[in-house]
Amino acid sequence: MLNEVTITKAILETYMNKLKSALELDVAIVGAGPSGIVAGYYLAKAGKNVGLFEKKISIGGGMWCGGMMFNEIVIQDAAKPLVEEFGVRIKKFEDGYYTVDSIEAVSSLTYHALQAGLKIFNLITIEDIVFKNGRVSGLVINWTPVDMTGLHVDPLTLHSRFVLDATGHPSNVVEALVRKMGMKLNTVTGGMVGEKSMDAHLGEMNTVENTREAFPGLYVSGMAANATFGGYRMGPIFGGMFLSGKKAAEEIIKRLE
Ligand code: 48H
Repeated sequence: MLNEVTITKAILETYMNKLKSALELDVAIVGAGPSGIVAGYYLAKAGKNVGLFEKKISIGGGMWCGGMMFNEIVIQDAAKPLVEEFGVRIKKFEDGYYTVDSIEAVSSLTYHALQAGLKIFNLITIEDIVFKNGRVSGLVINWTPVDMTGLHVDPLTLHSRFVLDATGHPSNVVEALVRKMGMKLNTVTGGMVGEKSMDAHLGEMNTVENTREAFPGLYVSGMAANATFGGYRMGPIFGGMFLSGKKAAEEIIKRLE
């Protein structure tokens, strides 16, 4: 006979063990869009203790809906080997342009990242950072429903050797650091430079170039990198997001070693 209390205990104990194992991380990734998931995959594959925190129920950020709700995305030559590594089927459109079913892309990236050992926590919003010894040293976490309803519930905290802001256009972690701590970033202005208008070619290059450390302990990837360092947007071409996630992982791995 199945026992309802045993089912409840199974969920509570397993989840708590997963969360406890993420309280002292090598890398804490904020945001489960394409760049965050890809970064998580490569970091986990390298044996790092890495947790990814996503405020929504679903994982995948802005990738589900392709362009304007047509659920296909475009990738370019440079991103093809990476996409193939995730077992995603690629269709050639014309020389240099390929399409991928966006739902297959999200599902496959997520599956491989989890299998590599990435710990994913959905429905958790990052509301602040831990700031110690002049560097970003962790995250302040709360349930998304608490954040959405504005209930006065104090958060919990985790430590991490590095934090990756992969929150997309708003660059929420960098924004919190600047707003709450008044810190100068490693940007040309010392502040958040801001995202520029559309240029797909430049935007794709900017995304990868801008993937770096914005402040001691805090890296940026994807659209958050462009919002922080200043870069064009590119629309529904996703190669730059994937390559940015990979670059973020590689740079952080070097620092951890
Ligand atoms: C927890 C949070 C918080 C928070 C946000 O926007 P994303 O898909 O991120 P990227 O940068 O990997 O990909 C960008 C791409 O989707 C895109 O928007 C493109 C290519 N735009 C081009 C254009 O021209 O517009 O995902 C970010 C994720 C989302 O799932 C958010 O819910 C999540 O981060 N997030 N999670 N705590 N404080 N803030």
